[in-house]
Amino acid sequence: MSEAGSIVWPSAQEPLWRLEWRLADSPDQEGIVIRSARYRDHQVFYKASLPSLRVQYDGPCGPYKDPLNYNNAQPTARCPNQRVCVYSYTSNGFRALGVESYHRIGAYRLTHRWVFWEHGWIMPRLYSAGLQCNYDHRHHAYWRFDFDIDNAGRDLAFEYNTYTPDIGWGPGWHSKPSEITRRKWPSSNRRWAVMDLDSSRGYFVLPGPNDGVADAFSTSDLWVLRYRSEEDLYGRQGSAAADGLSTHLTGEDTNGRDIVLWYCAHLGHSADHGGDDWHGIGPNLAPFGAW
Ligand SMILES: [Cu+2]
Repeated sequence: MSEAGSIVWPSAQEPLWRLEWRLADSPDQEGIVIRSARYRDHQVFYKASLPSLRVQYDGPCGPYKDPLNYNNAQPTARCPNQRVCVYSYTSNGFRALGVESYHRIGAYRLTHRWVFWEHGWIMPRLYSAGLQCNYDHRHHAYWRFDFDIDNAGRDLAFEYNTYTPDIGWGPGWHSKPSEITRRKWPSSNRRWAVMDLDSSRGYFVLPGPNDGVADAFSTSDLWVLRYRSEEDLYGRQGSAAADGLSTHLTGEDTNGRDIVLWYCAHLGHSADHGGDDWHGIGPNLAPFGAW
């Protein structure tokens, strides 16, 4: 079983966002998949998903890889007849579209949410509560953003650091013309972006305030990869012990290509906060250029 739908939001008369969503069942494990997302009639994503969620405990439990799929999703009070809940709301005067699912895996309660704002921001989020074991642990959520800004190809990834001079992309920015992994570096305000070289439209990838930094178990925060269809494994890549992404890092050219960014957020959860403590992670994706 699965659930799927397509959305023109907020209305056909005012189609700010057009997208398709799907929550597939096992063996897929990538949460709610967003496909063919367009903002103001310009393509943003070919596909966006959450293909890996790994947990590492300080005590004698795990590690685990928690599959987010239809099988362990449950209806909620907001949407009692569906496992994927689509809703609109207004916050700080701006309208937003929410697409979310609620999952139970062992003792964990997990909410996977996509928020699409009328001003173009996208907020992927993962919220977690519950203790599988009474030890401190870290949840590592890996989002896969298959950007196709103004369609596939001609995209290039960038990184910002306060210490980088203006080398042609604006103060602080340099390009990533081949496959690479990166770590967050809060002291230089490190952030990333993807831009279409023809239209100069793009999206920033801004680490969230609770997203943490890579550690010895989950060793990277960002991957810039060239799109290869065979590298989309619907969440079946890697294992509890390893993310499995290094096999995709083969030094391919990403300079003006069809590229994929993976982003990892790391959520520390201390056992003394108990099982009812909800906490959330996720980056903010913000448009730039003339949309
Ligand atoms: Cu936890």
